[in-house]
Amino acid sequence: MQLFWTPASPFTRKVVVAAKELGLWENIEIAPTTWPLEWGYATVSFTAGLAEANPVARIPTLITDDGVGLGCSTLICQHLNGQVVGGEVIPSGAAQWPMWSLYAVADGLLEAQVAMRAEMLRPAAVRSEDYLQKQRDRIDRCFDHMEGRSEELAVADGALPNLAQITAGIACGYQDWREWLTDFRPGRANLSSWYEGFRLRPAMRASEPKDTPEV
Ligand SMILES: N[C@@H](CCC(=O)N[C@@H](CS)C(=O)NCC(=O)O)C(=O)O
Repeated sequence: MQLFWTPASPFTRKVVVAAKELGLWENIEIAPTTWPLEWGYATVSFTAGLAEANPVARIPTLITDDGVGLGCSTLICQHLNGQVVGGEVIPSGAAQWPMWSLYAVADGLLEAQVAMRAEMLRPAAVRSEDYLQKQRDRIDRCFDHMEGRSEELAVADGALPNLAQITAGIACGYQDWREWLTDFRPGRANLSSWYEGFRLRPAMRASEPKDTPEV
């Protein structure tokens, strides 16, 4: 498998954490991507092979061992989970639906964070404060929701974290990393104390975000 990757992308981090938790990381060849800062609002030159594997030209994109291009972190995690007998990152049966429900909130939070990042890359004179505030409001609602469901964030003894828990942890980590995002902790004691433990998992520590190379 080949993964188009950068250390800054929270969607890519989701795949990295899931692969490490499932014990599949060594089976993945990393294809580092570079992104001129204009990526937020303009078409840029893509890293060789990315747009061919996935015309949406976003990361993460995985080329499977069968040569299939998967250009979406959720699909990639499903593909990885399916390679492990009894893969636990995505539960089966009825238990999957509460997980997917919480996952969609955490993933929507990531989308809002990345939308803000793209807007922040625009020249200040044309940046829309209304658009940024809309994303901040969505981020606040999603963190509040996660606070209310913090019992579901606890990783069961001896189990792997599920994809909702992984995505929630990455959303907290991205919020801490970008200086223009506010602290998610005030008023959210349960989420805060959960994250203090979750962020120490080896897969989370090994994938802490760093700036993407521009060239
Ligand atoms: N829903 C997609 C979102 C992927 C995404 O937005 N990736 C960002 C990086 S975090 C990207 O590649 N942006 C480049 C662009 O939009 O041109 C997923 O889950 O994989």
